[in-house]
Amino acid sequence: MNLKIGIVGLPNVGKSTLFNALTNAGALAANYPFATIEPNVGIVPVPDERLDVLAKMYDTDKVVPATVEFVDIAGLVAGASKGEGLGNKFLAHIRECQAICHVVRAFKNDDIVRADNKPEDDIIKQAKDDIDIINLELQLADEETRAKIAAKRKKDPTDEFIPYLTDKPVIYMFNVDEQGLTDQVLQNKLRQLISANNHQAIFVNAKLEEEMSGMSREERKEFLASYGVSNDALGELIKAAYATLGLQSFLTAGKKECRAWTIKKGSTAPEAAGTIHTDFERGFIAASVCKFDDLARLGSEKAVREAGLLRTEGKTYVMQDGDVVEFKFNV
Ligand SMILES: Nc1nc2c(ncn2[C@@H]2O[C@H](COP(=O)(O)OP(=O)(O)OP(=O)(O)O)[C@@H](O)[C@H]2O)c(=O)[nH]1
Ligand SMILES: [Mg+2]
Repeated sequence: MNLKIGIVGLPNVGKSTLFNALTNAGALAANYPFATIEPNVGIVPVPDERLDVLAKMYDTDKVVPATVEFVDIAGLVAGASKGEGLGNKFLAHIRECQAICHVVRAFKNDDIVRADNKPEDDIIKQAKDDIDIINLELQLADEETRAKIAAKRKKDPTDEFIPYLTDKPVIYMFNVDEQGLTDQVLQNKLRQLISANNHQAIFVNAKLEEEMSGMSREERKEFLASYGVSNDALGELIKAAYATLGLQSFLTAGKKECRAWTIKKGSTAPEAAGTIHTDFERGFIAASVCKFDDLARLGSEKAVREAGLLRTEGKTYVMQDGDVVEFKFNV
């Protein structure tokens, strides 16, 4: 199961800067609109401190986190559906994503030109207008798709699944400056711009995140603390995507490998086994399960077993977030 998130927004709002911070991939971020032409794709590990605990406990050779794929595309402008700017053909890369990360400029810096060439004067009003432009372009792109499909259906009326852009959950990333990171008044006003749709808002300073991209988790914490920030925006983005898509992780642990796997909430034990290997699902016999918290608290699998907290579960067991599992199967 691979979670894929597409990054959209106007040109020069900091999409590639954020993408770089996320993927450390060094995609071109530059101070001119349309710096990105071809889409950049990057794989990002899902931060999961539980894996570190397990790796230590099992003296593991290899740690494999769950991953999220990010797609960074060219900026959209008003009229993109009619070919303005670079047009809207890059949205095709977003169609196969499960969620959208909509980056909105909310920082003041006259050196970084806005897509409409207007000076930065009213951050809230301009953010609202910018959001409306992008959402309208997403709608228009969907209408184009709808029309294309209607035309095709006349010849071939198969009922295919159409991944409309406007059906996807959106996580708004407001790219704020240093002061904006701790400015609750500004953040509440920005949050209100999107509250009508019940979407999630995250506040990030893409530039700072990029500066932090080579740092360890501890160094990041310290660096952010020096700006009065305690939350990890990139981690929040991934968590928000997991939550809106109803995803969770289960863990496998051993000397050879400790690993996190992504599954849908409500998945049964055989379905979870199937994410590891289809043979595991087909030949599923039972799952030996304990809670990560019990394992971390008691310190070893042996102690968990002795405390009676290692369970054997069958085919109908519904997996819980943080289950540490070993599957028994027969092929
Ligand atoms: N001051 C400030 N500048 C930023 C911030 N984020 C990005 N920038 C700068 O804004 C410029 C544009 O950033 P990009 O990340 O290339 O923007 P983009 O949204 O990918 O733009 P296109 O690819 O052209 O659509 C770069 O010079 C960045 O360094 C920020 O949070 N604060
Ligand atoms: Mg870019």
